Amino acid sequence: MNFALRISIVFFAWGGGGVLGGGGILYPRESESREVVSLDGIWEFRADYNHAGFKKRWFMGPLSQSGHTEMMPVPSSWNDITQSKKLRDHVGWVWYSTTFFVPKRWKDKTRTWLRFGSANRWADVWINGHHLMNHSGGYLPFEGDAGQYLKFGDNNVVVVALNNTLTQATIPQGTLSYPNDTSRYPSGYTVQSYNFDYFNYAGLHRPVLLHTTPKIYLSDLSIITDFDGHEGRVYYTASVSFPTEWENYVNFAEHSQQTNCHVAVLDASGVTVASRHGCSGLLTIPNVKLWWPHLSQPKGEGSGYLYTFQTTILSNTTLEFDVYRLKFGVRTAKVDGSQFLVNGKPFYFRGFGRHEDYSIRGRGVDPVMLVKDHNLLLWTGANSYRTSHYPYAEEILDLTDALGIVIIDESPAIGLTGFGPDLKREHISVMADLVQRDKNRASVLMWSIGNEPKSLETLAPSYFEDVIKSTRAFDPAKRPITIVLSQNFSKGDCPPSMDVVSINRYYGWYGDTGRTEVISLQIPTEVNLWAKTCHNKPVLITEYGAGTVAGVHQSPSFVWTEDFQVDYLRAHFAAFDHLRSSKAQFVGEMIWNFADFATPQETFRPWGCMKGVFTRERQPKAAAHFVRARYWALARQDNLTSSVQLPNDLHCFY
Ligand code: GCB
Repeated sequence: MNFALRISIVFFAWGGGGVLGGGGILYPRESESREVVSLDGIWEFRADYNHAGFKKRWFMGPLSQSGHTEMMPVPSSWNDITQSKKLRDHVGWVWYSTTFFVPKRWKDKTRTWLRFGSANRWADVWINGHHLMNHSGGYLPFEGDAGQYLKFGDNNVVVVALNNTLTQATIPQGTLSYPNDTSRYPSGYTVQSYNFDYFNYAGLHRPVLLHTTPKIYLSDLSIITDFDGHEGRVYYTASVSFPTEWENYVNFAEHSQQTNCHVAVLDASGVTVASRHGCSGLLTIPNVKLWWPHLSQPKGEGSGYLYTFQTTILSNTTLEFDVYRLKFGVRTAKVDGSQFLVNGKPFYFRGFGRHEDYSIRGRGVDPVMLVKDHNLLLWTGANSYRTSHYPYAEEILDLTDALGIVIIDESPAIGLTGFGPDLKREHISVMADLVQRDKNRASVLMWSIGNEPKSLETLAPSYFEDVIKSTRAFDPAKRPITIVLSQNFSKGDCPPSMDVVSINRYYGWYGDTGRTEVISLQIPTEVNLWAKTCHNKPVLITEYGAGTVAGVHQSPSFVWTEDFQVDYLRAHFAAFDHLRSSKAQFVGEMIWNFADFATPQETFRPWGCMKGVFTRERQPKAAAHFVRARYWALARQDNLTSSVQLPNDLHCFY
């Protein structure tokens, strides 16, 4: 295990006004030393159609003081909440504000952080009229130490200005055009276009939390797990931060050396199974219970078993500064030759591509939809999905960790083109933040650098080599890395550092439309070519699917009908079975898509992307039942310990 043991006492130099989105962005969890208050609810909102907000200093107070406001739920996208078409399609600035109370007891003993789970896509944040931070991104968390601007024991105002504009320098990329023919377009008309086919929802999509840490606190934690026989191994590094003021103390070094960590591993029932002192090192767990993917567990065991890693920051006189608890699973994930191994056993991905997409809420995280979606995933017998095409909410990964659903964690880099140095810098920085956020996640078993780049452009290969190498360096656990490719087969297309070849293919849909008979030939031909060129690396089909309008039938089947979707899947299943029996390096099938989702307005879709096996309301199309029968059958075939109990209503199929 190549893991640098280091004493991790670190110094953060941002007092107030700093923004933390890279190093150290632990999810806020309550403990003896930490409090978390949600600012979610109905905020004030105004679209800034005339670019007036900065000039008129809307950031100085609640928006209701500077004009008319709308009610806006947080978390949610703003696009589908009102009856205004202009707002739904707005490109540019929007403003949010809310007021919140901060208890007096937080004043001197703690740091008070304001944290956004995500804000799509550029955000400026003010507290009580003071600029606290800005952030570029859209799918990852950021936070700032708000202490110096807060009024303790009083009401406070937070104002956020968001801008959803995409350019060639943003990830994902977009293009702005300004048609200047005033006989055909109103003057000042702006058109945003982008090279991806999901609706570019924007807003405060994830929880906004106010949380406290002590002044001396755990700012980061990295855990790597392994096992040998029945013994689990947990290699860890904890980083401790000290108050900025201490920097000038003569005896700072002495003080910091007197700070220590106590770490303990608790099993699922809360019993301590390992513990030690030290801010980095190794803990061993006797009779370890491994984290298994859903339906891969040995007989008598469950999937998704989670331990708790409890870190306590102490002074040497045993005064307790901070306590933080993190759930984690003991498991390994690696590519060995042409196989993808989880806990040393070959793993076959049975899954979906998904979207964070729901009616009305857009991309806003919503516990109702989360639980429904994951219940449906379990119902289908799937064991995995890809967070296509951006990192999903942390609340979602809490579920996948606990359920044993394997995640391919994708960056927002979709359809990239150009591959210049600025874009590469931005891409590497997004990968750093993504790995930083998800590095301890049991369910995250592979990183996807991006989806469907223009990989045949001259600069693409060296660009991707650099992004892959950086990502590997960021991840202490060295998870496998993939890029999801769509361009035609070419020798240049296989970046040598990529661990798994992921391909999106739509035979019988975008090519040879309706001709399901070509699929059994075209899929194996394609997979074999990639496997050969990519030195027998594992090959995974990350997308294949057919647009299907729920309730529309025709026999013999015809495109867009439920009957066609079933026929299309049937042809693929036959091709996959052929590959599974003849090619060890074929490691999985993921249907596009789990559910129908919103897209920009397009003439080639009746409404949105309708390739879901569930409708957008999460009702099954005929294909959902068909997929379910297959996925449970595969689960039984692939789990040789016969621990897979078929659901009662599936028995008639076998
Ligand atoms: C793809 C993309 C996905 C689209 C899909 C489609 O290759 O990766 O984002 O939604 O095709 O339906 O066209």
